[in-house]
Amino acid sequence: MSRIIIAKTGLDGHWRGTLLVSRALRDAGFEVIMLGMARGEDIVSATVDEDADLVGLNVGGRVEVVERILDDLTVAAPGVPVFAGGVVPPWVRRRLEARGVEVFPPGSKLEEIVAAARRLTRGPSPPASAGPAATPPTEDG
Ligand code: B12
Repeated sequence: MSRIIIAKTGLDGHWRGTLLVSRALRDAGFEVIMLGMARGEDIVSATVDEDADLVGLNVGGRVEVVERILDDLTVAAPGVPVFAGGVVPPWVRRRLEARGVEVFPPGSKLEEIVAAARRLTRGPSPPASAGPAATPPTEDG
């Protein structure tokens, strides 16, 4: 199962997007490790410790903080892609995209975000449209 770290990089009170995105990813079959508001070093160490396949950042506050996280991830977890969202002004979006970060501003569809997570991690596949599940869940998991 692909693992995604989700964290907020700023102190602002706009939590709702982070929660909605986390739930959509979880419902799509990803394992979501929700850090909440976190310092850069905690995001980087969680990415390494949890062997994450993708890092999702809700960008708040200064873009320089996010760029430092990207620098540190390049060293500590090379090749782990990053995608982002939140109330991001266009100039910040351009700056992050120049670093290879896909940015989903307010109004982005959750399906687009889930599709990007699938593409960036190459999994999990969407549920089959017909037929029983291969391994149906049991009472005790
Ligand atoms: C609800 C709201 C609040 C709520 C937040 C509730 C909560 N728990 O989230 C409260 C009342 C707390 C709030 C406070 C403030 N707010 Co406010 N708020 C809004 C409002 C009306 C809706 C935001 C929202 O919830 N949208 C729905 C969510 C789902 O959208 P989202 O967070 O953007 O998430 C989407 C994407 O960004 C993306 N995404 C988000 N996170 C992630 C993460 C990853 C990994 C990925 C891939 C994608 C992703 O996916 C989501 C789905 O599309 C907007 C205006 C508007 N109509 O957009 C203003 C708005 C965001 N707020 C604004 C402001 C200025 C403030 C205050 C500073 C106001 C004040 N003077 O006090 C304070 C901040 C307080 C603080 N301590 O930081 C401004 C921001 C301006 C700016 N450019 O920075 C806005 C745009 C209003 C405006 N037009 O001025 N706010």
